[in-house]
Amino acid sequence: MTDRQAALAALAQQTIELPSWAFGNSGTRFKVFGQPGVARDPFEKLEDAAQVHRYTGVAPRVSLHIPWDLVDDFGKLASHAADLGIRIGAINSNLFQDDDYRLGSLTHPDQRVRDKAIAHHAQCVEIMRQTGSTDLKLWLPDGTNYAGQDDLRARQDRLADSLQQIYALLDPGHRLLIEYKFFEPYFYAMDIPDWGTSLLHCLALGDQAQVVLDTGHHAPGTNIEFIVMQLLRVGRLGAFDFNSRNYADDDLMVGAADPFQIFRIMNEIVAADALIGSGVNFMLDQCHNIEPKIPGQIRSVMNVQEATAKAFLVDAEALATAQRAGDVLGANRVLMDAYDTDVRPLLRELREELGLRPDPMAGYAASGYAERIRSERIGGTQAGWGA
Ligand code: RM4
Ligand code: MN
Repeated sequence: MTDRQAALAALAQQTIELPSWAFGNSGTRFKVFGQPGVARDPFEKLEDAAQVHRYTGVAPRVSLHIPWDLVDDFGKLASHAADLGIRIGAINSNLFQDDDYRLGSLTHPDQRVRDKAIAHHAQCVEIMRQTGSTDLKLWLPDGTNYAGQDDLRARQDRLADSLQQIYALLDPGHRLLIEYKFFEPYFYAMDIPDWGTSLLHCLALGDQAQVVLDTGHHAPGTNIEFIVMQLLRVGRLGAFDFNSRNYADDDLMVGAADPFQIFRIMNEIVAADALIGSGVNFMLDQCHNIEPKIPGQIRSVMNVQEATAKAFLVDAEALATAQRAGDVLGANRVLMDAYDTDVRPLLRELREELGLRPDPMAGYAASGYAERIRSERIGGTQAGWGA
């Protein structure tokens, strides 16, 4: 098989998971902009997500956020997904929108509040059983704002205990995916600020616990591909939350600010043969505040595909030879040659092989779906980030 054929074969099997919240209204703490036609409930969010899959062919799963996506009958929601040719992906818990959690949730000094936060995960695991989801994703928003506000070590001990109770809820085929973030909503010390803390808790819990890497959750300048490599080495990279950042946790379209970074990340994935069958769940965690949402997701999926395709074009043999010879510039050139390749023709070929239109953006634009939801989705309350 040529490199090109190998790339096509792998790209045909790659999957990217979409976040339900990308299809609701969103904004910043200054303003949430409503868009006509935006989904009004989780069923409509799935319909929108199915459009992304329809035109890209590689986005067959949708992550849900609980309680934002609570419905009376999750079996019905799962069959709705199946009818649309997609399925439910990770179930995200929410520990950041309850007054009780002002001083923490799983780390809270008061046992009553910790129990409540743990019980929320029991509800999420029940939803996993009803929807066939296998990933419980936990982003811990807990932290402190001032030195001395609470005992940092005691908070870790309480967290370890809470996580153990959540882990005990899992079925054998389930995973607990633990995310980290270095700042916000607290600004002195987050309780899971970095991959090291997340990994330590995963190691203490067992094999079903894995780390989630959100590309927007690092200090500027952090070498994210190093973290990817390290977590892959120890078999603990459970998933990505892909997005792009210029400043903080901007949640913009993946690859927007720094396509080279996504390439470097995907290069570590491809080098470790972790694109398919490795258990790494490639998810998007984005909001489209000013751009239309379905095309925003389509573009994001394409950006991940382009980075992946380029990673497959790295001449591994030439790279290894240059590295062994200590040829610094030669090794770097091999990598840059792959990055500098225009892979859009390759991806058009892939889509044709998959029976899709070569240009997903044009395909969606010509379908009339955007006009249809604008005229049909009248009345009701539009879904929104945080509601
Ligand atoms: C958080 C975190 C989570 C996501 C929510 C919506 O900042 O990144 O992954 O579920 O936002
Ligand atoms: Mn995230």
